[in-house]
Amino acid sequence: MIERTLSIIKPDGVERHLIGKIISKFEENELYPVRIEMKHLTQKEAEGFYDVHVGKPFFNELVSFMSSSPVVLMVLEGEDAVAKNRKIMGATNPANAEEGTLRRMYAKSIDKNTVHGSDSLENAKKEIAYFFG
Ligand code: IDP
Ligand code: MG
Repeated sequence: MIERTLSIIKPDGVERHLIGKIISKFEENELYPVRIEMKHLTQKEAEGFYDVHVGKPFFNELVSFMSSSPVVLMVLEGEDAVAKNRKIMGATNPANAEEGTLRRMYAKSIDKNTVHGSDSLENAKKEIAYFFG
């Protein structure tokens, strides 16, 4: 099924000039951006986006990192976009991410792990609506 999912290139990816490489990887895998916006999130926007993680030990650090400098917000479209994007990203902790995944290639740590991707079709719809209306 053709789906849409939300992808974010996190501050560490933007700062290290990886936008082009990351988008190329998606395009090579037939995930195509249909919306793109570069944005410096406010603390409130980051908190709202990650509200499922409120109360977790890493929440404050996550919100402060995600609002520390600009990110790239993207809607990706393609066959099985949600699962495919998660596969291309690799595991949350880059130490556990498979060879060839974005996090294995680029992420330095579990907290600065370069990309976000929606984890279900339901959350993809919510996350796309959150940023793109
Ligand atoms: P995901 O990004 O692979 O979906 P989630 O469990 O949804 O992973 O966590 C959201 C984000 O929170 C992660 O991408 C990572 O940046 C951060 N995070 C998750 N677990 C930890 C942790 O144990 N320590 C520090 N940061 C974490
Ligand atoms: Mg998640």
